[in-house]
Amino acid sequence: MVSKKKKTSRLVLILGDQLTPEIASLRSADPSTDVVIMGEIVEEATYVQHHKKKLIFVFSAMRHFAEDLREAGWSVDYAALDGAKTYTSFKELVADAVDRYAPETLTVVEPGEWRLFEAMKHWDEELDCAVEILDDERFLCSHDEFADWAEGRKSLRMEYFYREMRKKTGLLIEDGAPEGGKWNYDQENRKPPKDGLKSPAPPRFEPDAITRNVIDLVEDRFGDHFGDAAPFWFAVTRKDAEKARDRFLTKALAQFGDYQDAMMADNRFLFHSLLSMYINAGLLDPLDVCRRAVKQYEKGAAPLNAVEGFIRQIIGWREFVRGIYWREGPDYVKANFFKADRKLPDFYWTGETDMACLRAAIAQTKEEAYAHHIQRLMVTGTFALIAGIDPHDVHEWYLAVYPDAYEWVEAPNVIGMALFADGGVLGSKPYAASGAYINRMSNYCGDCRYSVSKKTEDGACPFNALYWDFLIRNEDKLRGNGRLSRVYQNWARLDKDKKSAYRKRARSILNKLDKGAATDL
Ligand code: FAD
Ligand code: DLZ
Ligand code: SF4
Repeated sequence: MVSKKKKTSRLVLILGDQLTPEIASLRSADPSTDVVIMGEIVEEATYVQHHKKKLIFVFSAMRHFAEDLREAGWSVDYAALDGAKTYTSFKELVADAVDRYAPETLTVVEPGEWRLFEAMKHWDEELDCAVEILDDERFLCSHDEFADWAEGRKSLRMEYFYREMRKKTGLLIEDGAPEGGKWNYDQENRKPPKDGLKSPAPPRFEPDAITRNVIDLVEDRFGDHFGDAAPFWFAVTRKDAEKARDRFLTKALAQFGDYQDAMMADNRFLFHSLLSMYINAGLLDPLDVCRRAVKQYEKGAAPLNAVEGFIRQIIGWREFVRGIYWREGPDYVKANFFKADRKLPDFYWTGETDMACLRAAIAQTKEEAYAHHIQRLMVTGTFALIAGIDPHDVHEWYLAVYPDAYEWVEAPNVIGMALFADGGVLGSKPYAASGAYINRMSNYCGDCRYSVSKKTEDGACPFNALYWDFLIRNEDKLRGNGRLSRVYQNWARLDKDKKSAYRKRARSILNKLDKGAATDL
């Protein structure tokens, strides 16, 4: 902590996911006169039980960024959780800094969560200096631009938004038209896994002295949090994040599309990039990553379905979910369209379940703080949806367990995409599925105590009965959804006994879940 010194004109607050040297707040300041403040904040570390690897990643990346700024000539006032003075909230951190530096202005880029944004809006009245909250220009689409795009549309669909982002960036656009003639090559991106499919291992970065200190701090202060701290292998600097990016672009991208939806018990990362935590923290620039991916296509090193699929996730989904989050407001995280109120099963924290798909997704989440999109959506997400788990509990779980999770991106994916708790703001229908989907796209079912081909007997895959039960439990809310009419017709064709066997089996599973059972559902 720096002691009181000459009056500075501007304090720049950098948050843990603003680790970008070109960020607007730093661009507006002058290293020769202004001071940067950063802090490891008790409330930020505990408002959900963040995975230990997430805490290590955020704190270590913050400490390394502070060092980089100092090397670039900035004065950085950094409050570490094991330092001389610690702070419960950002408000306490900035109030103390304002007291010591007497700045004219405190500058900060808008945070990524309503929780903090609402608090910041009052700082102007509460602090003895002007407060300037700048737009986060690291996104392609500003709040105003998203509002203009959304204005007057009956429903907001990612696909149309994405096309605008393609035109805006010029990525995979040839003479105003999409490369190859189609906007979206998703049809080609649904290959199931092949036995023995091998993929290049993600790079593992050895913790340096800064990271080792942070690991000790996290083990010591947050030892009761979910997840394994060791082995810690994430990049915590821009340089290493760039190495991770280049490894993905040269070794994995070419097959990213084909196996994007595949899940394998014996291959946790497949051809995914593992870049979300670096992009979201500001260590990598999303548009730059996409441009580099397109270069791989132009060089003939990666096919169109892979590159289009990859950039769609970033310039499409990532920007779209952010737009939805800020448009929907702070109450979005309380949405509960189905009025689901079942408590999150303990096995989401322990991984102790004999459903092999959930066990695998949760075990890798616990050990690596990683699960790819389809594991998050169609395993932990779909189970929570069809078992009627309280969306707010599910939201807090996802926010805690992944190092890429900040509310602006996590909440729309969980509340909107996985749980349809927003009633269709983000997606057009719930991603409900029976065990057949998981069986088609993974090799989990072979090793499962339950049988995916059994429907209603004891020992049948729990997804099978819960799927139908979910649809029938919520028929009043879903019946009018045209995209589900075939599904309801299929239900109508089942005979009465079969229908009641499904409902009975589902009731039995749900009763056991309510009693805390994790096995023998
Ligand atoms: P890849 O599969 O390699 O994808 C490339 C990049 O595209 C990612 O790095 C990410 O930046 C972006 N991306 C892909 N899908 C999405 C998406 N749906 N929304 C936003 N960006 C996307 N992503 C987060 O960044 N933070 C979250 O908290 C988060 N929570 C999720 C919760 C649920 C229930 C679901 C279904 C998805 C969630 N996602 C979240 C999206 C996606 O699962 C992760 O971005 C992805 O798994 C990260 O791994 P990766 O970097 O290997 O991604
Ligand atoms: C996620 C996180 C955590 C765990 N800790 C801190 C912290 O101590 N200090 C900090 O500046 N940022 C942290 N972050 C990131 C913030 O939670 C994030 O910037 C806000 O939620 C807004 O997106
Ligand atoms: Fe999951 Fe059902 Fe397959 Fe078991 S049988 S792994 S519970 S989908």
